[in-house]
Amino acid sequence: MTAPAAPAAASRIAVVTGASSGIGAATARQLAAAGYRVVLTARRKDRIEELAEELNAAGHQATAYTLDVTDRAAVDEFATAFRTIGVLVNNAGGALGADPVATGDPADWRQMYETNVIGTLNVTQALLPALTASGDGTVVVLSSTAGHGTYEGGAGYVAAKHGAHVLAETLRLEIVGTPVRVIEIAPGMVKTDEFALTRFGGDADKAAQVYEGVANPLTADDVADTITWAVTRPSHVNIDLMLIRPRAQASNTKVHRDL
Ligand code: 8X3
Repeated sequence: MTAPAAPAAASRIAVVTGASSGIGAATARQLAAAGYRVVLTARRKDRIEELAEELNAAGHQATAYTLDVTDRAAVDEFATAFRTIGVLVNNAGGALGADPVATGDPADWRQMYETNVIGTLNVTQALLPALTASGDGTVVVLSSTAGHGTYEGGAGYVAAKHGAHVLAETLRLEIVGTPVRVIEIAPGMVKTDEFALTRFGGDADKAAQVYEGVANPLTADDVADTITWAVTRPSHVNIDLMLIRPRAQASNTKVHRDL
């Protein structure tokens, strides 16, 4: 018997959070190229509008919607625009600081929990009815290898990403039997324009040290490629979890550097 194919991507909507840069922007580009109508959300209006224009000019279908995923009222308002949605990619998030537990700033910890966990919760809760109504929905949670093991100086981010991982795993248990699958993508070292820079408060030297001597860290496109592959599998195939690292990274703490 032939496996049922995934419904055609054409005219299906894919919402991507944090689509203004890095993995989110790359994912929006690749999903658009795969035939999805992409809805780009992020706080930075100019960036997503520019990307939407670029995609539309290339013959794809894209819209920009300015959204802070931690603002529940705004997320609920956003969700009223959709009756059905095919795909939600929860990408918004990030790291703040790399301090030890003894001296880490509680404000950073709180903010990381807000963006990586509550932000994902807000958007997933608000769009779950539309994902279910589509008859074939996919929720993607971008966690991290930090959601699967710790490292010194990482606890605040590691704790938040463990939260994102638990959200994905629990949601999958709770909605089994509904037409929605939950995919967790957990990247390791990805070199993007902003991740490390944001983490170190704009300190470009510290940010550069993260990737120093690493031959080929993952790129945003590598991760977007994986996300796009996972969401375009036939509907009955649920890629529960993918951990992805560059070849030079054997674990969260074991990285080969040519120095
Ligand atoms: C990014 C991976 O190693 O910086 O999510 O925590 S790491």
